[in-house]
Amino acid sequence: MARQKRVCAIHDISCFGRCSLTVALPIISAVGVECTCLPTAVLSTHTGGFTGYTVRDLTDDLSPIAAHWNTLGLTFDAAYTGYLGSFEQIGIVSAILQDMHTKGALVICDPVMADNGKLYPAFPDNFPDGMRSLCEQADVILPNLTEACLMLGIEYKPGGQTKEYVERVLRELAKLPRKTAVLTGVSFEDSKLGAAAIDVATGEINYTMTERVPHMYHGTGDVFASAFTAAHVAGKASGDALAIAARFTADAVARTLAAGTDDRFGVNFEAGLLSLAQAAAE
Ligand code: PXL
Repeated sequence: MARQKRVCAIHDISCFGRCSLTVALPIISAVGVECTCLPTAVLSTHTGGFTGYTVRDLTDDLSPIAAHWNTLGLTFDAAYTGYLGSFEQIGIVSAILQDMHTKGALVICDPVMADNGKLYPAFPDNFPDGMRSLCEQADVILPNLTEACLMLGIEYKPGGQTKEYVERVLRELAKLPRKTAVLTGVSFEDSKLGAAAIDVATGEINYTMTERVPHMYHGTGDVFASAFTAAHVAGKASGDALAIAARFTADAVARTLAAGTDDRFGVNFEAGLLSLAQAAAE
């Protein structure tokens, strides 16, 4: 049997609400890839729509955890970053990524910080500059349109996107990572939603669209990026991994809409894990 792959997932744990590590860990594990967790913070819930949540910042723990792993000689096939607990963590995570990359890890950054044109409430105005520098260290980045616009200083235009606008954002985004920039939340018609990817080396752009469910659920960006990471590290080329991730996410959203779940509780991705494992293994 081939050597088992190992990913280091660097996100918070929102204990309730299906996002960040509570999504990344099961999704990466489902495809047979080992998922090591570097938690950036522990929250009772995510910050999207809940009030009164608890936050335990783990900024001071990140370097000691990574240093302990180094004494064990651990290496990673990929490092996958998402929600960070503070601005200060960007520099710390940057040093950890640099070390993992030197030892062979593919670096996948989802610059989680904003949606619908707005920064998440926990982050200062200079956060996009910090996330931009992290993306410049990555092989693959997966911002949504809001995050891309904030990092690039481009005007955010919601709804009715044109191909010209999306491709302008993508060409600017392609200046950040080493290999691939993926823009999520792309939509040219009301009935379809998906992602656009640009290959940094060739400038080639590809779209992956699925049917749009007319409802927004929390954590779908994390579900998509985790499924992409899982399928890609399991051996799928990035274009195939994007298609697998889009299908997995759209199915989870459709299932959740049918169940009438509270938007804040995240999506039922669990029922799709078997299909994800099969798609990644085909
Ligand atoms: O899904 C992104 C995310 C992750 N973690 C926390 C969040 C959010 C988005 O709001 O609040 C704590």
